[in-house]
Amino acid sequence: MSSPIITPVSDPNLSGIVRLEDVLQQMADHKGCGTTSGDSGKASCGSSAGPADMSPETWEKVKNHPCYSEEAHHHYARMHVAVAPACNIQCNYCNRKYDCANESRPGVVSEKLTPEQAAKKVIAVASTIPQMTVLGIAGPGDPLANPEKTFKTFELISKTAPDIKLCLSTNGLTLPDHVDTIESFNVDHVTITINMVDPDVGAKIYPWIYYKNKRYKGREAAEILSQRQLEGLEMLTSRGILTKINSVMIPGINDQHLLEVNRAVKSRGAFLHNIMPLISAPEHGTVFGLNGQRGPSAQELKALQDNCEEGQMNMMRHCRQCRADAVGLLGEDRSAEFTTESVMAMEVEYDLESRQAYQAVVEQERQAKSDAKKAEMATLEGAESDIKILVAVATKGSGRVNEHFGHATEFQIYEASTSGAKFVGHRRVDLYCQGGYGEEEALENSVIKAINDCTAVFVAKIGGCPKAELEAAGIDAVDKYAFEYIDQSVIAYFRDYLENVRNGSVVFGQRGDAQIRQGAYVAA
Ligand code: CLF
Ligand code: SF4
Repeated sequence: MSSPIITPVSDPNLSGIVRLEDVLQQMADHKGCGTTSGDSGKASCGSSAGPADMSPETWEKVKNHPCYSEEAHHHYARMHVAVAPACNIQCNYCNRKYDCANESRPGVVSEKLTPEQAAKKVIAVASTIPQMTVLGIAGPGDPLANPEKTFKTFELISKTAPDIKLCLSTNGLTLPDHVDTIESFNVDHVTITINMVDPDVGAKIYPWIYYKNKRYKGREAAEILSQRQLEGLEMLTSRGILTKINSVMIPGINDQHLLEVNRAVKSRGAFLHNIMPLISAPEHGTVFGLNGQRGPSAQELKALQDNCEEGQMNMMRHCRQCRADAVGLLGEDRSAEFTTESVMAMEVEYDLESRQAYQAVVEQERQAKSDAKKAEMATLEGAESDIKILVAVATKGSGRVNEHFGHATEFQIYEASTSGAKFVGHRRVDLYCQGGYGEEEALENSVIKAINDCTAVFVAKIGGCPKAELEAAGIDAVDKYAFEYIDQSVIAYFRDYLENVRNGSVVFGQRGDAQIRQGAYVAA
């Protein structure tokens, strides 16, 4: 195993402007010292606490992490830096031409960076996007198969941008070797991709692993991988490091088995479970893509997530399977604004005070949204019904209905019931509006198929033609909540819907299934 190159900053309560060049100079002057594991002072997060029942210390860690808090993902952004090219295992849903499919969907390739380039990019992005609160390393291979680059990057960033949370995603094979280092860098958030706890299932997902200078295949490979993943998980949670589990749902291979995985990770203290759909198409050139392995439908995915949630596990449903150089809010991709060439040409400084001032405004907006939701919920008080409906929402962030129908590249999906509004997923779609024209094919083959299980779609604006076609497909296109808060609007719509069902002007019926997009997403 490798040790960190330089002592990390344990709690650098820096303020004002920090220059990356100064940090690099300090590091160049430093003659090396060992790992300082130290006492992190972190509290144990428990296994499945929600925001309402977690300790204030844990909430402090998750409240502005867009992946660990669904509510935060409307307001706060993350960025990834692609510093980790190598991998030590092979997954049947991965083609090394693309990013690590444990965190990314196939079809996009990231520009690889050195740790110094990555650190400069982080500061450039943080200066442009003050609500960027988390830096994750998620590929394009496995971060812990590239430990020097990964930890050097963390070291640089913890010194120049001390308020940015550090995050890591790994396949777990070498995780137990690096837990001390992870802790010493104050990395509070680690994701492990665990697709199985049964090596017979694992043998269908992983053809080989490379471990301690030896290649293992089949069941033996899966057995070693599983044992290392669970050992790493236990080590992390025993130190209070919030650990999220990603699992790829592969129908016919591990879909039923993921309930057992869910129980296994919950009992070992995982904080959150993120079950993602397999994204698989022949053009991705993966084993699964080439042999026709399908991904789950929207209803299959939701049913499994609901089942796991019934077992009292926190489920993540807002994952966008983002690329290894993703930048921005989940669901938007601003990576093209920050190419290596443009970032290297920038004069960047890290202004912590401006970032904090901006984030204070975000918190005010968050509070106003929460108050509005509570007030709307009060109007549902005493309502009794088993009816649940899904609503698709076009949004570009801030928790508001603020995107035009034709400009939406994804819809957020909310379940409305007498319990309120609950985020249950998202669907990527082809753009309907192409250069000022409505694209009929996109409407029929992409948007309607993606939100076919929804009763309504909320938009900031929509034209007469798509509105009529959506209505013909049984989907109510609603623009009366334009620029309002999403949760409040979903609750208000549901209250009126229930009333209409009661007075007979609307007949409630179950909607059909919907499709999860399999192709690569191309940002508009
Ligand atoms: Fe990145 Fe992953 Fe950290 Fe988030 S992503 S390393 S935990 S900061 Fe988030 Fe992206 Fe899903 Fe990952 S939406 S793919 S879960
Ligand atoms: Fe690909 Fe990631 Fe699996 Fe490695 S861990 S084979 S990069 S999907």
